[in-house]
Amino acid sequence: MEVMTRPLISAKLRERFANAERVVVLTGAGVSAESGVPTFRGGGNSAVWKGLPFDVISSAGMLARDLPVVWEWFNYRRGVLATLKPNPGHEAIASWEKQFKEFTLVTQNIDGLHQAAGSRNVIELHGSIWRARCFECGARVQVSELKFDDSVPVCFECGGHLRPDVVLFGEMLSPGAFEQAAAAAGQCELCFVVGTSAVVYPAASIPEIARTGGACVVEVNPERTPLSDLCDEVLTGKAGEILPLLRTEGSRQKAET
Ligand code: BV8
Repeated sequence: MEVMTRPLISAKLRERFANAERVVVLTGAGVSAESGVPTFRGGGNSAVWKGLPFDVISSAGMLARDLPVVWEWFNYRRGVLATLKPNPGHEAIASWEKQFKEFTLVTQNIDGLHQAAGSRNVIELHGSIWRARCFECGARVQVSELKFDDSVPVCFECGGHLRPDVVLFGEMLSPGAFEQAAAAAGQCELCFVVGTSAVVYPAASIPEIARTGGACVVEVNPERTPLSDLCDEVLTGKAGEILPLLRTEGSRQKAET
């Protein structure tokens, strides 16, 4: 008996993808999972560092209480990330950048793998693990330029203490990042939500804004999330396996020649 398998990518979605002009992609830790980056499971109470839950060690409170341990935590993660490469999920998204009239990539990830895959205009909602910022003068510096002779690096400009240039729990997002993402979401026709458990706000409100703006919202995730019921299409599976299946005619030709 012939088992009818529903094509993963519906003809309707292929049609929309081929004709869309304004596209937004929101990514979370799941898009980097196939690169070997551990996911967080919703930033919730899973112990991650020295028995501390993720949203405690990565919080404004911890930064105020113990800056050296926060640097230890990010130095450890940077060590893990330094050996990892982007995967076909990152590469597919990077290839989409030039195919749409308006393409906006919004990521919650601080790992820089989208840029490593060739994505240029990435809105890093939660900052980057590869940058540091001065408490006093706000100067930003690439971590690669820092010497960690003692546990907390200092600012070349003013000698103030530096902190990881990431948004910690309880901290506001850097000015403009969310607004830019929300504006693009409010005007897009197609919004992909890739590899996020959609529990951390305000990032998780981006697809909601797109939906309210009339966009078709598509989730790519091996598991259902609080967002799934809001989506027009749910593509159940891994980003690195599903996203390369979506490419417009142009890329198809380019890919085939
Ligand atoms: C703020 C950087 C104003 C640091 C991060 C409204 C309601 C409730 C709470 C709040 C609210 N508004 C604000 C809050 C508080 C808080 C929050 O949202 N808490 C949560 C826990 C409920 N938000 C904040 O604090 C934000 N700031 O609101 O400021 C303010 C100020 C003062 C007081 C109040 C408010 C700042 C949030 C940013 C925190 N920084 N990261 C660091 O990395 O250390 S968040 C961090 O965790 C990530 O960036 C990401 O956002 C989140 C992790 O979520 P995901 O990326 O989705 O990853 P997760 O592991 O959870 O899920 C992975 C998914 O991928 C899974 O679904 C899995 O099935 C899937 N998957 C796995 N493999 C694959 C896959 N998918 C595809 N392919 C695969 N192969």
